[in-house]
Amino acid sequence: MTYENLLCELDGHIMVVTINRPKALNAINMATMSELEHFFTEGYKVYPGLKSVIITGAGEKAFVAGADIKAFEGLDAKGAEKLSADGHRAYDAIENFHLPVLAAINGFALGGGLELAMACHLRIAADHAKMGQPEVNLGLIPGYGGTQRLARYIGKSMALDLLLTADMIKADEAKSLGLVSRVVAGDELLLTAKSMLSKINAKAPIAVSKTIEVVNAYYDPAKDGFKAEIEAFGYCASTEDFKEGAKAFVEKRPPVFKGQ
Ligand code: DAK
Repeated sequence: MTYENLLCELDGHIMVVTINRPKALNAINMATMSELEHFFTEGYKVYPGLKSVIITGAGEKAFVAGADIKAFEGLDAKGAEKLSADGHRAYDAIENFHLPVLAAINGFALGGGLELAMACHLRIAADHAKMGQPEVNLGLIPGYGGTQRLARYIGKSMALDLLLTADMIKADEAKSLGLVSRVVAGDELLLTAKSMLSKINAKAPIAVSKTIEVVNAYYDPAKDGFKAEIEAFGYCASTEDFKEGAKAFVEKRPPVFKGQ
């Protein structure tokens, strides 16, 4: 796929989606947001062998330094609400994507950038990365799900601390808060991301998708996560992959999953 603001590079079964606006520290403007939504709802379909996705930022300085502040001048309340809803739709498409999506945070992840990382299923960071929600500095609040996802990930007290002070935290602190799961040297970030996803890609694809779906159900007030787990468990138990997994265990060999 060719996009104006995203680079999409397939490496085996892994797609690396790079937010590519380095002169603006990869800040997300409307076109970038709509390209992200397009990739996760339509664009991915042209890659039938796709098993997982990495999102990262171009260059070494920034993952995404926020929404593009310069692009939002002159918006009235209705226009801003629409933009916020557009962002929610795009980030929800990532959170509910059927394949694992990993944010490789290679530098600043601020505002809409941290919100993008939080919409992903997995987050790992380079040791020089910095994260924060500085919207109150601009007279705003996060508009792409940040108030909700940050509190889910790190709890209400720490979320309000970061949201109200607008402080940036370093990668190590983000790890100790549970906001990212791993911190590695900058030059090892993509290798680590690919190695984690290669490991996941070798698991049973339906079980991987159902795991994401059921964990997401916990956070969806319209769903009963426990009920969703019971149903998904039954479904997984009926798959060819489960038969293969159990057979391979008994035969003491690695399983060969077909996603059926
Ligand atoms: N938007 C636009 N341009 C940005 C940018 C951003 N968020 N962040 C950086 N840039 C640009 C800078 O303007 C500069 O461009 P030139 O001046 O060279 O043309 C270039 O990137 C390099 O940045 P710096 O020169 O500032 O680099 P430094 O190393 O000195 O500083 C920094 C790096 C990340 C600390 C600094 O750039 C910075 O503070 N950036 C802004 C961080 C920030 O406040 N981000 C926005 C968070 S609020 C909305 C929905 C959502 C949102 C807004 C509206 N609606 C629905 C209406 C969300 C808002 C946010 O994300």
